[in-house]
Amino acid sequence: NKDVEVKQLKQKKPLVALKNFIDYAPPTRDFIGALRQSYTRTNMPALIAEVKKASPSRGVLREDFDPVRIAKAYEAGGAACLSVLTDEKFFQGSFENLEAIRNAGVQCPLLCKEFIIDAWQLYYARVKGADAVLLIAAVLPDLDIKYMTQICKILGLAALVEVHNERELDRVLGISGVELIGINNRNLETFEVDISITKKLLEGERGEIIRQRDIIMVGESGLFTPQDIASVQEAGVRAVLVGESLVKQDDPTKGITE
Ligand code: IGP
Repeated sequence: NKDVEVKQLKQKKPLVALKNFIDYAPPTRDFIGALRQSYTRTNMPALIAEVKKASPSRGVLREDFDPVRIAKAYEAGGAACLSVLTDEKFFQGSFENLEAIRNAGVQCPLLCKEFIIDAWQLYYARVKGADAVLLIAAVLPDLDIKYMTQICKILGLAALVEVHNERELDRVLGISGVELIGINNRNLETFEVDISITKKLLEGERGEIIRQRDIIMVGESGLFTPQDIASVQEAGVRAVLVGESLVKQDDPTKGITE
């Protein structure tokens, strides 16, 4: 019985129970592969389009928010992958939205946007249809990032490790097995956005290490115009994560095809 097992997941019952539960979940799709393919084909940063109803800094982004409709519009508009907010408290998201998008037959791989602090959440995301999860360096010690990255590999999930500054990026570059790193241009304390942060973090030796290891960098937050995209591409990202500017379009595909 699924509900009982979800309850066990939440109570952190032994991993055996969790692993059994994974058998019910559909196979994962290749999130990183989809980004690489899109970048290689278009020579433009691959788009991760975000399904987001509200945010702490901007409030409700659209009143007629329909997650499945938006997800389908993103897919039709050429997004390589989607990001779905599942956090309820700050973003008015839900795991029901993630599941609904997955069950609606959307083919783009899905990133589960949740504040992950415990390994059981990786299993839960996997069961709810995620192909990738977000690990935020600001809230996770190095050992947790390493351990969770390994669990993700076993579960077939991609891990997008998010950083905000040089110190966090250096920490993450010190952890083996990280293949996908996001630079969040939004300061988590002040909510201020400065897209030149992406450039600053990718300059010099760090950029060199990232290229050598073929790590895919994702530019996140505050991207609105073609110039914004060009500037983070110039800085070295191969993917971008865009929420607000797309969600707010009358036709959520417009911002992509422009
Ligand atoms: C999207 P924007 O400015 O395009 O709506 O940003 C995305 O980067 C942002 O929602 C985000 C986020 C996060 C949300 C980035 N990292 C971590 C919640 C948690």
